This record gives sequence, structure tokens and C-alpha cells, in this order.
Amino acid sequence: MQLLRRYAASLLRGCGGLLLPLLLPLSAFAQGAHGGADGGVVGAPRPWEIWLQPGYSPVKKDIIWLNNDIVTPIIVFIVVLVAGLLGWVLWRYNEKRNPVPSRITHNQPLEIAWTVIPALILIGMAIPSFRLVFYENKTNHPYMTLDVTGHQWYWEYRYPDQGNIDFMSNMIPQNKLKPGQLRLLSVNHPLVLPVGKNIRILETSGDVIHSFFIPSLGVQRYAIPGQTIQTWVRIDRPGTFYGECNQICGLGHHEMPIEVEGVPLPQFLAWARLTKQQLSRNGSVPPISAVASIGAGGAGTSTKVAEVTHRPGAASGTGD
Ligand SMILES: [Cu+2]
Repeated sequence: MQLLRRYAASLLRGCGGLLLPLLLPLSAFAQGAHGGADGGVVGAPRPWEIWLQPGYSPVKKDIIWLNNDIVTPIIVFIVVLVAGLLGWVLWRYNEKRNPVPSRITHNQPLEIAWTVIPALILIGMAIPSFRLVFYENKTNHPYMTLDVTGHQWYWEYRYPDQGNIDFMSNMIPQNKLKPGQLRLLSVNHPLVLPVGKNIRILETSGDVIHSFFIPSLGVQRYAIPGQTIQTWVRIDRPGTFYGECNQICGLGHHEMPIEVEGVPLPQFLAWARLTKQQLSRNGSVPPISAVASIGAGGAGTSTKVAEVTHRPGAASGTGD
């Protein structure tokens, strides 16, 4: 990792020095934390957002690094170089300035150079790309496992390590949204996960192909019937993170968003215990605000988390 970061820094020094002033404002704009009104982070799309969403997991931070620091400077450099060459040819070799054109048709050193240099650029991009693909693939030391099943058109979440809690998560229809809830993104029962822990995610589907996509956490994997596909996440800090199915899966494709509540471990464990009790008692799933007073870092942290996660009606009610 260190090696790759040094490689990126030298790449920027080498070819991107001129581009840096252009790219930095974009990058800073893209990575500024999206703070929630109550102090917690919110991973959600914003109006007019053209860059990647800010990252709240190690995988997402690497995706941002690969895109912002490696691929984009290379793309900008090539576009500027080719446009400059084209402009120079138009200016220097038009009919007026160059009435007798050269009859040269081959230049072997030039042809070798314009084959080898792009190949080297592609290899330079492929090495960190492949490394990232393998990094996204799995975690070797998961704290817990989460089973995700895609259905037309809702998500099912199962927690095998917390007594097989199993519930459905449905989008809140637009006419039932409460203040603070997001159109096409808020759900009746959010996925609740502990922050700072490696979580193995095993995905499958009950019908057609779906895709489990949470941009701010760097999670994207197909959910395919008859297969189990693995990925993982480690949420950096408490907050609410939104995603959606991004594989066209039928008429209600837009009705299966993902809402993740990242909370401190003690609060997650308390919620899991309460959820298990309530599911067996009356089939209901408690909102995370039901255990909001339990936090990891003292009263300050727990209060903040309670405020972040408590949105009226967020998880109370519309049933499965
Ligand atoms: Cu889907």
C-alpha cells in the first residue's frame, strides 16, 4: 500500500504537476465530509455531485485514490496532449503554411514509441486496479457475517452470528416520507452494522440478478440466484449510508434502496439482542434508536449516535 501511495505521489509529481491546481479543487469538493444535520456522517448523493461520494471504508478510500490520483491525471494528461498535438498540426501543417507536404509514410521509432508508451501506461493503471479488485473481494478476518438476499423488489438481511436474525427491508413510498427521510433511499428497516469491524457479506438472490451497491462504503457486488458471492466492508465512523440495487431487475428496480446504520459495537449488539427478542415475540424489528443510549465511547459518543440514528418513523412501522 505504502509502495502504491509513493508510486501515486511520484506519478503526480512527474506528469501531473501542471494538472494539480486543476484537480485539487475538484478532489477537495468531492472528499469534503457530508455531515448530517445532527453531527453524524451521511453517505448519500448530493444535487450536482459530479465526483465520487466521500468514502467511509478502507475500500472506498482506495477507490477514490485510484480514480482521483491515478486514472484522472492520466486521462487529463492524454486529452491535453492529444488536443495540443492536433491544434499544432492544424496550425503548422495547413495548406497555406505547408504547401508542399512531406511524402514520408513511416517512422519506425515513432511507431514503436506510440505503441509501447500506451502499453506501459495501461500496465501502470492495471497493477493498482487488480490489487484493488482483490482487496474488495474478501476479508480474511471477519468479525461477523451478513447474508444479503435480493428479491423483487426488496432486500432481505440475515445475521447468522447474532442468532439468525432475519428481516426484510422495504423502501418507504414517497407519500409516506417523514422529515429527514430521503426519497427513493430511506427504508422501513435499515441494515444495522457495527463500525470498526470487518464484516463479511455473502450475497445471493431469490429470483433475478440484483446488485448490492453502497457508494460511500465501496460495496458493489451482484446478487445472483443459485450463487453466493462474497465481499466485505469496514465502516470507519458512525453514520447513515445509502445505496441501491444497481442492476436492472424489473419493474420495481428503483424500489430496493439500501440504508445502512453504522453504530458502535455495544449499540449494535444491544440492538441485535432486542431484535431477536422482538422478532420471536411479535415479528417486529426495532429501530436503532430503541437502543440509542448504549455507546462505545462514553456519553458524548452515544448521545451523538442517538441523535444521528433517530429519525422519526425511520424504522417504525410500515411493516414488511
Ligand atoms: Cu434489484
